Amino acid sequence: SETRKKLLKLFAEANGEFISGQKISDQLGCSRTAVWKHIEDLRQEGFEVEAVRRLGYRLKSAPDKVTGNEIQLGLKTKRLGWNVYYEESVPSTQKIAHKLAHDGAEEGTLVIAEEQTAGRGRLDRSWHSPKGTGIWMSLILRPAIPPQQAPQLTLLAAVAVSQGIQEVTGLVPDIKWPNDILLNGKKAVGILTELQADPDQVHAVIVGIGINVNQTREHFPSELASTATSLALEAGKPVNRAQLVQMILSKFETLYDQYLQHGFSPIKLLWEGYAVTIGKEVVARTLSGTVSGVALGITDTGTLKLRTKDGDIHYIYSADIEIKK
Ligand code: BTX
Repeated sequence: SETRKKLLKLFAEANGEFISGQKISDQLGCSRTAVWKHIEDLRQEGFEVEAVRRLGYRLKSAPDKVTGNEIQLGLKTKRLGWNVYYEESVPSTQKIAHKLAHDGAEEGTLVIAEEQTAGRGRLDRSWHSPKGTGIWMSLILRPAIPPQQAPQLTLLAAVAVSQGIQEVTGLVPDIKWPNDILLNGKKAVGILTELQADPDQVHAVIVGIGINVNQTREHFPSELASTATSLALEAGKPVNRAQLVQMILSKFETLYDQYLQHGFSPIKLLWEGYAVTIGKEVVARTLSGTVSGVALGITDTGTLKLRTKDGDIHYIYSADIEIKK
């Protein structure tokens, strides 16, 4: 609710200091009893709120969850992440986001869960999403762009996530075209962009982002043991998920505003700064066959441009890329 958001904002601004009950009730425009009720709700969710007579309330700690309350405590965005749909366990946040988007959910709506039991990658592959360890979220956007341009948003999302990870952990990620984010050559993030669109107009873009945050080696099933990693494994320390979500949403909003105003070129430059694919010998496996060659770069629409041994130029719209050493 609006009141809850205001309360979280007050606590964020107070920075762990006391706020008087009177001040809270003035700012929220509700009674002292109503304030107490909101505080109780936060406690139910695992927030530690200290109450001291005459001093008021103080937020001591937030639980390590990714609920709407935690994401909004200190969130700096204008439109992204202010409408959060949170669940402990869902089959896939992507599926829920599709339904919400279809029912008219506003731009910036975020679906997030502690666990996915049927997380999806591209081409109906599965995405391993164990409980409480990662960020499994889907963001609803409503850009006024033709559907052909939507792949650019996958690249934009990859830049936003990379910037967020870099800011919060200090790790510098590599982006592998189109949608993988790697740390030391292993996959830490997957991005899945899906559309609700007519042939000439996008109604909604659902950006699904899966980030391995606090998994230990034991969390990964054997088939992912050599290819996947988590931020905690690479940084050598646990990472606060709610804080990372906030940072990614901030970066995302800045990039998205730039994109809507100036188009893809500023995003393309940033993307190229993180890209490992460019200039390398790669094998691109597409649904219609396999092409090998040197990745020359991406076009203004986000398509991968590849030159084969014979000097032929291929444009790759969608593929799995293997980088040759
Ligand atoms: P992708 O098709 O590029 O990658 C899927 C492949 O990645 C799998 O076949 C498997 O080999 C590998 N993989 C599976 N799980 C993991 C993992 N946790 N870490 C590293 N590698 C893994 C990438 O698709 C897009 C993934 C998007 C996931 C988000 S989570 C929130 C949203 N909801 C949902 O169901 N999907 C998206």
